[in-house]
Amino acid sequence: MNQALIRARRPQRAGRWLATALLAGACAWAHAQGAPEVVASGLENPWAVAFLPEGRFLVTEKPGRMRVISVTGQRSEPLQGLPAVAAGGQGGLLDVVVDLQFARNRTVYFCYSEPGEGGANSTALASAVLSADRTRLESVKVLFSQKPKVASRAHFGCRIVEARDGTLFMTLGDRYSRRDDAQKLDSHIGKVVRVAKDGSVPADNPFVNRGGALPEIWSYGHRNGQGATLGPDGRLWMHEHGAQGGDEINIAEAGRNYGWPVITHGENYGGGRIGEGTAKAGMEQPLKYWVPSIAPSGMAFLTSDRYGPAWKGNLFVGSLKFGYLARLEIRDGRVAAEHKLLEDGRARIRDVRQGPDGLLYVLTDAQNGQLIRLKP
Ligand SMILES: [Ca+2]
Repeated sequence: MNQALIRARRPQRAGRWLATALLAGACAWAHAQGAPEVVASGLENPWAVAFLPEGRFLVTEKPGRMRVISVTGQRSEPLQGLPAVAAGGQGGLLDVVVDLQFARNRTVYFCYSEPGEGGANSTALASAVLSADRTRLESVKVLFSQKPKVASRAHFGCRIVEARDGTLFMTLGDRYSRRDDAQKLDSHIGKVVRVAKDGSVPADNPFVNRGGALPEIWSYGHRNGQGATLGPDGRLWMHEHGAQGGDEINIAEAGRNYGWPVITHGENYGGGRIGEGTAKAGMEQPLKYWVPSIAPSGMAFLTSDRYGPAWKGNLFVGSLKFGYLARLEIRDGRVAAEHKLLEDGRARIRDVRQGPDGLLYVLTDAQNGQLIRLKP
């Protein structure tokens, strides 16, 4: 290249440098978006957050408490009226959601590890009416109880999602020790179930007319789903923990088999193949899988405009293991890109939800757990 040409290109280079600098500045500014703002602290292993119409929050703590958090972050005394909870290991009081008509009926749904005989337990779903003064749960009714009960402290699943038709989905884990049952339709182990708000079985559930199958089952072959949300498409988006590697995102469709433990992209802890490989006819492939595992918990679509167009429609997933919040770009129903938020926090992310204000809220899983709001 001759000198004249180099000189001629210099202004262009300077222009490029300026563009790069401006872009870097814009990135630094953009970095402030999603910065954490602590709403409340001092929560013991909080598991789920829901939003009350007056701007307060409902939070579960895994040891077996539910509290109201005020707009200024004050924790209430534990609400009265909870049923007995088998707290220990991964079990305890887990998810809570408010009815879409809460402003009218004050109804909440929650799930927990329900104690049985001889140290056995399983995941149960209950409804209750939150008292007008927000101090107690009334008219508590168990809507569903996973069968069989197993003496295990692991893999309770337990995310609740209200579908557009008013039915309730719940994820159920394989109890760690019963993974082969995830393929069996005569058990609730390793399933997603769907029930009506009165606990009855919807007539259009996929296995209601199949002999030997439990009618609450919606989908099967799941390992342990600790994140689920209704997609903008009205379908049930969920993720599940793999073993060593192989955490997955799926859209759980009626009657479908998600493969565990016959197919998986993970392996046994310490190595060793599980099942038959990574794919099989009649079994669904995940939309995305993580190797190594991030240990996902919590899941939410951002539908608001509060964080600008780049984030709108993104799917957010917490990582327990690496302590970050995954921001996933969804294109054509697929996960097109993954970005990481809250990476410097080094806190296990247990839940993520979009509030009625359109902002994202996150719970950190710790002895001194926090409710955090992401800056728009
Ligand atoms: Ca699978």
